[in-house]
Amino acid sequence: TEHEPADAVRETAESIATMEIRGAATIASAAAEALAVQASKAAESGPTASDPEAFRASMRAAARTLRETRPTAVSLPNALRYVLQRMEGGEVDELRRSVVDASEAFVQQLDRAQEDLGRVGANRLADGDTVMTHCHSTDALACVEAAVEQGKSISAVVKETRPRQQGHITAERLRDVGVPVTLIVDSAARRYLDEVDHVVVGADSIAADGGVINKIGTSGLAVNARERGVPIMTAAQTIKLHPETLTGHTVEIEMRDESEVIDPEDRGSIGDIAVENPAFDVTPPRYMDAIVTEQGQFPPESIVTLMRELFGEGAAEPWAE
Ligand code: RUB
Repeated sequence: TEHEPADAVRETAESIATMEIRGAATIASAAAEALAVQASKAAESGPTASDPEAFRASMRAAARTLRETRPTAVSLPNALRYVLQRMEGGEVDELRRSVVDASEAFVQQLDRAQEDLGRVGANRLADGDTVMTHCHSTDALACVEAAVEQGKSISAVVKETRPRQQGHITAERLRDVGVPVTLIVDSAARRYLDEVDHVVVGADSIAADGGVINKIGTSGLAVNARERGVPIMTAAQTIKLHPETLTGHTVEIEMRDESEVIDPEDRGSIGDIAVENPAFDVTPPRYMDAIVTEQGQFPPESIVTLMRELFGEGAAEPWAE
């Protein structure tokens, strides 16, 4: 149709779906940037270049294409909402300008929030601490990096994070900032908790009850950390707060393909079994010590207050047809 999103939007959507672009914050900024590209393309030629309503429709279509890629990280719809809510103007050129500006402002705020959050989280880490990580979270890394910048000496035990081994990315990043890293398989986590002072994880979504939705295995790690008496924090910018949970909706957990768990070549010899591959799980608030945001740190149970402040007016879906 005339509102088909530009190739750049489809490429970004494809990269998010295949996890070439991954991690909640990175997905959010890529989506905001794709909307800016769409705005420029739509203003260039075709009916969207002359008809403001056609332009708006093409932006909503682009947002829907991006929205449909992965269901769990709320930073994605939050990013789309941020940009589309700021789309305004009577002429296509004004509309274009407003989208491009909003996209840039969003990405800048995201970077700033991560820096601020890093400083808040770093205060929970002491000189000489060893942290345990799960998956690859840029928000969690920001806390460790800020601690290192403050002159604290930090070591890390990094869980590899099956099935996609995002722990390897975390290991590289930490090594790059001079943090000594020990990489372990996920099932070794409890054994190594005795050598750890703090568990630091990220989040894809935070629910109104303080539940933390993050990479599969986070909840088991949290329960084990509590049993071992090791504090655990989640580093999550406010873009990870899930507005719909304020009205009692739950967060959809993405189920990914079985080929990530078992090599299709080995599938045949194993035969008739079920394989399931949930990408995320929910850590109940009672197993999490703190949610660290750019607006300060909170016990999970009180995050709802911040959410009411931020989403007081409710969350519309500006990409609806
Ligand atoms: C990534 C993941 C990360 C959060 C937070 O999952 O669970 O912990 O997204 O990341 P996936 P960030 O690899 O399946 O996308 O702090 O960078 O937003």
